[in-house]
Amino acid sequence: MKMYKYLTFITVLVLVCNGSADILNFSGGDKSNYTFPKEFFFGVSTAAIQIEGAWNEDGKTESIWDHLIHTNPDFVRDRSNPDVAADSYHLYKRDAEMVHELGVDIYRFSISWPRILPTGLANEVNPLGILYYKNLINELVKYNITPMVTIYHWDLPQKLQDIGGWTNAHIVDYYTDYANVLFANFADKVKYWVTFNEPMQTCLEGYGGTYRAPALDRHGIAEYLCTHNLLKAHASAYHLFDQQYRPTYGGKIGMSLDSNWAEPKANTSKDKAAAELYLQTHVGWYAHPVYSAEGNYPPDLIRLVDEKSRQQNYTRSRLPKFSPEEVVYIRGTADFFGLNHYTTYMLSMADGEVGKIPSHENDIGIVRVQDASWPSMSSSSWLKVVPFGFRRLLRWITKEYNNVPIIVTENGYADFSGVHDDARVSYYSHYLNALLHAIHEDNSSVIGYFAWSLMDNFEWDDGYVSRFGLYLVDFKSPNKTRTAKDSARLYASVVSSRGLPADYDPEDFTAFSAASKLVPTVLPVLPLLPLYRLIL
Ligand code: PNW
Repeated sequence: MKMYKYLTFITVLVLVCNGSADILNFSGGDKSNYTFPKEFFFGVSTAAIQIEGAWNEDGKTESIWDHLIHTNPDFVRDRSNPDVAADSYHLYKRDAEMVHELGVDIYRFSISWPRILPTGLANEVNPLGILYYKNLINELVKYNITPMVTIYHWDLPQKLQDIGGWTNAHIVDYYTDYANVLFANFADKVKYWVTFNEPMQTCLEGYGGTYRAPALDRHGIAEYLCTHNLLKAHASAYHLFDQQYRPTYGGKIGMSLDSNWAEPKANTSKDKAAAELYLQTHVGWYAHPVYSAEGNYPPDLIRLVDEKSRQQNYTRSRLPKFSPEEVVYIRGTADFFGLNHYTTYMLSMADGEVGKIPSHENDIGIVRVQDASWPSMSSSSWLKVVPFGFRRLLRWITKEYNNVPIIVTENGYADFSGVHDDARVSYYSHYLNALLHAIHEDNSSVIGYFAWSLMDNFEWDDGYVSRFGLYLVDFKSPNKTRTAKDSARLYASVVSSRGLPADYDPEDFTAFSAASKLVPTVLPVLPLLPLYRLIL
């Protein structure tokens, strides 16, 4: 234990030497006896393609992820695919049982568009697709678990991609028809709807880049077209639900946006502006049109893309514009702000051009990095453990979007497997501690929290290498055996006690810094020890 304390001290020293003195304390707050408010709800999240398998069973057709991986197996780190995944298409009863074991109130899962509409269009509704989700919903209701449905979690029917996908303006109608089928079949029992999961991943990384399907790489153009159509589709589904289904069935509808926290790299006004610009032009790209009082894209984004487009000799801005009627049509179309949060970055202004030309990155002109010494050890290289970032982000969203009720629809940690997952236990403890402080000390308007994920699953380009589950899935076993990890027990105890375990220590980050990994990093700074004392 002493050795660990020493290493923690040394880690702090490394941070100071790296110039990050203002973020010495990673934790989201001190030890406290705060508890989660009475009405606060807990849940777990999954997504169809990451768990279901049965990729071509009972009438389902290819999604853009099936297609990308079938045609380019090298896209995935372990050359695996989601054809079978955790086989939840057949094992949904066990899934519901696991949600029940955790004692949570809500299960968030997504519906596969190509399973419901094999042509992508509503001319043909697949009865076996409807039946699968009806069965799952009934199983949840049996345990008194509220179902939350994500309408779109990245798996567009390939048949729609063939005609332009999210860059085709007609997708607004196609998506609305699809949402209508879901509302008509499931709104009697589904009380929470998420129109889109992380649209920035779809548009910026999938259309502007190659990191997500369809890996189009039409940077500078396609990410803006995709976003434009997607926001209209969101608003259209909201209005449909609000006018035609809510009066009969009740229920809430919103969107889930992914956001990192942005910390200024140095304590300068320039870096502070860069961090704010990051938030405005990333999460704000999607949030400002829906959640701000004035609506429309964030002014900074409009200014920067218009300016660059002019310099680059385009006839018109690469950023399409909403008409005043569209601004009003999109503004206010959400009952809650779904937030998916995992990690934090440090921001500074770019020195000259950055990224590909043209691209969103180049248009904005900022640089983001992570401090190599931030706790991690995760199988996902980007996942640094910075709980205070979660707390600061919740405060920023609460203020920026006028106290909108926030539901954290995803938060979690990835490792390489194992049921004794100390790092995940530690991650959840620290982030839930930050959340408690956000609620009680910052008045952040958070009303619910979901852990990502219920079980290990197909982690996109990381395949089955990166595990996010509270339950371990033995992907080699014929029946995809699911076993509770230590983190499942931790989460269940938080849910039932509505607070953190008595032995939780907000200063303890040792689970993320195995001594063997840390020592080579810290040894070179040891001679600087007297200097550190001097500074203090
Ligand atoms: C989310 N980031 O993606 C997705 O919604 C899940 O499907 C996924 O499995 C999970 O998180 C873990 O990766 C992310 O920018 C998108 O830090 C973006 C980020 C993180 C996760």
